[in-house]
Amino acid sequence: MNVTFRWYGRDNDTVTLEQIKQIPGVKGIVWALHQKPVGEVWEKDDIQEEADYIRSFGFHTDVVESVNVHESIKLGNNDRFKYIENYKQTIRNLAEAGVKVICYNFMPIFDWTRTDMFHPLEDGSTALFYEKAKVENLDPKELIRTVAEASDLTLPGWEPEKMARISELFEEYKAVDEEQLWTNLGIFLKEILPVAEECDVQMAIHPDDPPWSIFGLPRIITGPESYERLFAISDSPSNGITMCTGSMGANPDNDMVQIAEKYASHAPFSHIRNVKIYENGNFTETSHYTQDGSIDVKGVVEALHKQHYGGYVRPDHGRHIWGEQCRPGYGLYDRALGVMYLLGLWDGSETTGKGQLL
Ligand code: DNO
Repeated sequence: MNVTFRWYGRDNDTVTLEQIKQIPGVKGIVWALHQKPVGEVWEKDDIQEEADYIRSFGFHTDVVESVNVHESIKLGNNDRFKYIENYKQTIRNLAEAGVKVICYNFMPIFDWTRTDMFHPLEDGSTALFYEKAKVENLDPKELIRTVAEASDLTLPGWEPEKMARISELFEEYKAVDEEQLWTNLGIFLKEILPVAEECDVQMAIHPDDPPWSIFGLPRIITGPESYERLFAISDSPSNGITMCTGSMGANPDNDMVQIAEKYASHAPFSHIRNVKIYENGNFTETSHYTQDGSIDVKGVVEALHKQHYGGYVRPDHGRHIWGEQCRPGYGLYDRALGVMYLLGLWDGSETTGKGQLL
């Protein structure tokens, strides 16, 4: 496992690379050109400049999260091929700068969705929270307001340009059901995978978060059946997944240990975090610690270890602890604790695996 840490850039994050450098075991930074409007080509110079800066701290820049997919591609609009060509060029440019894995998702309009970014936990910290009934009865515009008010920084997947077109987008998505979305994903993948393969880049689709339909919009990367269908589209080695325990695992039917056992070889990249799921379908994010939530994080890391997992792993969202003011879910402290927990589980497995005494 190659431990990484997500960082939003010099002007866009409360955390610095100097700080990340002091977390033991972190080898690489998961990055992106967050200021680029979705659909535009990421130019070589911009990529190089950011990669050089990150590398100057001794980190690798192998993983980009995310190159977002333009809504026209997901909708299957006529202008999609222009955006697909741009996407291919971005893959080529990133590959030239040494990038090996590109994370993306295929969620209509909304990326990850929560109803409260600072939900109080019993220990006095706060964390991201999803209230199912609220989403079922909410006007999407209200949700956009909640997200916008949660941070002065633009949150990934919630770009203001897209949010401004929300009514129009909802109208357009009326014509897109799950089947149509699969078709549109297939067309996208058939176009880009040969380029990715040629460039030795692995594409890693992120599951829908949460893994069910919201606001009547289709969502298709929701569980193991989705993976079977994804791999049936193409058996290219570039057709990979981002295994995300907290996203896919928010549906208790998805057994993340089994998923890690079965799909780790298709996952060049993994996000590991915990969520506590309530009977009514609500969930709150928690610390990474297995006992704090509903996901068997220990089992997942052990499953990865058993397979000698060499993929990139990052701790995912953390709580907001010790008074830290940060991007929702992306503070320094709790994610750093997450790294230490994941490394502890990994090293613990090593010792047990080899039957050594300390
Ligand atoms: C939120 C993240 C998502 C994720 C994208 C992947 O914090 O988990 O924004 O990066 O969905 O494409």
